[in-house]
Amino acid sequence: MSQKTALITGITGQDGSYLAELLLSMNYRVVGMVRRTSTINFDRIKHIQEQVDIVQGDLLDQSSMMDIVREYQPDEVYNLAAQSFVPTSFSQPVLTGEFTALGVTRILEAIRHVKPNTRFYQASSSEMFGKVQEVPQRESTPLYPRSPYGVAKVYGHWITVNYRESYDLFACSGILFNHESPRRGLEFVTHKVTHAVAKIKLGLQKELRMGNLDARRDWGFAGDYVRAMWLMLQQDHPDDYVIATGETHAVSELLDVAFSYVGLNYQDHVIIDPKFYRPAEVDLLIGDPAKAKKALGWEPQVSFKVLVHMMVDADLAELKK
Ligand code: NAP
Ligand code: G4F
Repeated sequence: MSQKTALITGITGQDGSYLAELLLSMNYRVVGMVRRTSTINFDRIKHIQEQVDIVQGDLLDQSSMMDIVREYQPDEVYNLAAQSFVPTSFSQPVLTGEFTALGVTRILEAIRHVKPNTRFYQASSSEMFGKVQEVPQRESTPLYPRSPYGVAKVYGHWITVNYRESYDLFACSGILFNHESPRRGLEFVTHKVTHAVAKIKLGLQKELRMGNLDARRDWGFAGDYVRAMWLMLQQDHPDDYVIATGETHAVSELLDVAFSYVGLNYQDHVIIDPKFYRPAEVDLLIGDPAKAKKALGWEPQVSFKVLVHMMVDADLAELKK
């Protein structure tokens, strides 16, 4: 069989790095789109950089997307690039809409005009469920986003469905619940906590300032979730799937699991700081991955506790270097 080519937008991000590793292990030619920066920011992909074709492009720039699709003729496109941090979407709502919402249309337009048989994956999010209308959340649950990020993802989700129905594109939307790893950005709550735990354990930090400890999330491991993205594009028909563990945990449980792993009590170190509260909160997320299990044969492999311990271990090892 001839070698397949996959284009990944957002290859320098958490998911992009795991997906690139997975596709390389299956003998894909991997093309990674990166935006121009004044300093290179390839930390998460430095171990595979030699095996990947890096190309400059930006979700804000239509012609760069067209040129990349024309030049590389990808069989599959994974659109992972986005402004992905919810608090930043409140402070930069217009930019978030440009990247996270309209960026999806730009890449779909490039595919439609240049190579319409390309298979397309859109990184949709459980943030679209926001103020949840059903528990657990599944593909048919009505959307009620609670942040400019969530609103932008709803646009990205529906434009993907619309291009599938209007132009017969093989376009899938993966509605992924929170997924984490040692490569997670440090501002997200899991990595903020595990990094602080490691620093406190090593005597490098004393306290940890946090926001809402009652929020609940369905947290899985990013390495498991990129497998689901690939599986969606291997099916006979394009469709949308919820990818989740089916378990929910409060931020306070995350603190408890992480601090107690190194023999500490989180209540001795955590201080609530209203600065980390959001203008509108998503209180409870818990996904029902039944459709993905049945149709894709996908199952998460890493439990919540193993995930948190993995992240604390990685932070301890990194800080001891
Ligand atoms: P991430 O670590 O924040 O990575 C985002 C990527 O997007 C980075 O490579 C970033 O490049 C790139 N990017 C941002 N703006 C861009 C632009 N204008 N043009 C080109 N590239 C741009 O995010 P992640 O956790 O890997 O998530 C991947 C995708 O899944 C995102 O779309 C996110 O919204 C979505 N998602 C994530 C989760 C989750 O829990 N992780 C759940 C549901 C959905 P730089 O390195 O240059 O910043
Ligand atoms: O880790 P978070 O910042 O992730 P959030 O907002 O759930 O978004 C992540 O998951 C989405 C999928 O549902 C993705 F689409 C999105 O791109 C991103 O990857 O916050 C999780 C929860 C929130 O309820 C927040 O209020 O943790 C709460 N929290 C409490 N204290 C905190 C903090 N979050 C952060 N980042 N920092 C805190 O100090």
